[in-house]
Amino acid sequence: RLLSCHPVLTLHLVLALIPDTILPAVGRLLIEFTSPMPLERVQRENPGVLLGGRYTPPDCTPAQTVAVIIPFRHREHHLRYWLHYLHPILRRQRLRYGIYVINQHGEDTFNRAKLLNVGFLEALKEDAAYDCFIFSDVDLVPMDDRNLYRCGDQPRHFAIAMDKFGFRLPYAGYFGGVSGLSKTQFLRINGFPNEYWGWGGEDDDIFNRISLTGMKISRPDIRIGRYRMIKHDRDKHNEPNPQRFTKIQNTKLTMKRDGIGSVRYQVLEVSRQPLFTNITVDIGRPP
Ligand code: UD2
Ligand code: MN
Repeated sequence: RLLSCHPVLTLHLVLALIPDTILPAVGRLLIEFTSPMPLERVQRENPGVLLGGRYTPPDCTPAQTVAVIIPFRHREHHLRYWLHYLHPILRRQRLRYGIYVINQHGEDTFNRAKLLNVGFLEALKEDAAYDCFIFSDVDLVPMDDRNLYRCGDQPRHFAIAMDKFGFRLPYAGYFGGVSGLSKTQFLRINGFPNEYWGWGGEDDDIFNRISLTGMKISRPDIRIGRYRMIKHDRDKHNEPNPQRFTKIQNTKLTMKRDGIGSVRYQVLEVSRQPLFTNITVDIGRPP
């Protein structure tokens, strides 16, 4: 426990000391979504993960405590793949972490960014030690475990090379998929917008908030920030938001009043599952 969890140090030590044959997978991973993933299997394969999806490395002291926040509704089969792939990766990365699935109650229009705001506040209520927040779509799995799920001195964009975009960044200001901000960085931008109902635009608004506060996005190497997205159709009640193009022109005006400081919601249930904490929340509906 005296050793701090420096990834580079640990990886190199491991590489130097352990023969290749028993080395845990490090680097490129084989990711596929063919047969459905039973939760019992994921549970069996991750005995070190504690109730609520909490984990602490047994042999070193991590510098950060990471809350992973997943916006969610009706994607149970995606969540099972996500848990199956991500728990072992996060354990190998020597993280102290917790997994929070923020489940939008009801069938009104989906609101990804508002759910992420709820996740930030509710994770902190669970454990005030969280100082790094990773926001991940439920359908995105990294293809390389050197893509470290931690925070740095600038907001981090992890999902930069997705299969669905031909393993390239679709545009320079893209910040969707998986991103990470320290508590301080998140509060500096007043969190995320609450007023993007339906699909699209909220990630660009977050990018604008970061630029407008003088921060810069940090990204992994393009060969490492690779992701697979589980193929899916557009969900019901998450139609493209027609207001998104005008809204992202106005971030400078809206970010002061719309954000973590103004989010209103009602928690309906907190349930600690073996591999994650589920928080079901009523976030209202578009005006
Ligand atoms: C893109 C971005 C995503 C976000 C979105 C626009 C990628 C890989 N991701 O996702 O970050 O900016 O566009 O809003 O480009 N969800 C549910 N249930 C629903 C609807 C959404 O759980 O009914 C969650 C789930 O975590 C999902 C995420 O919201 O992964 C984004 O929705 P999507 O996967 O339908 O949108 P997509 O793939 O175009
Ligand atoms: Mn998706």
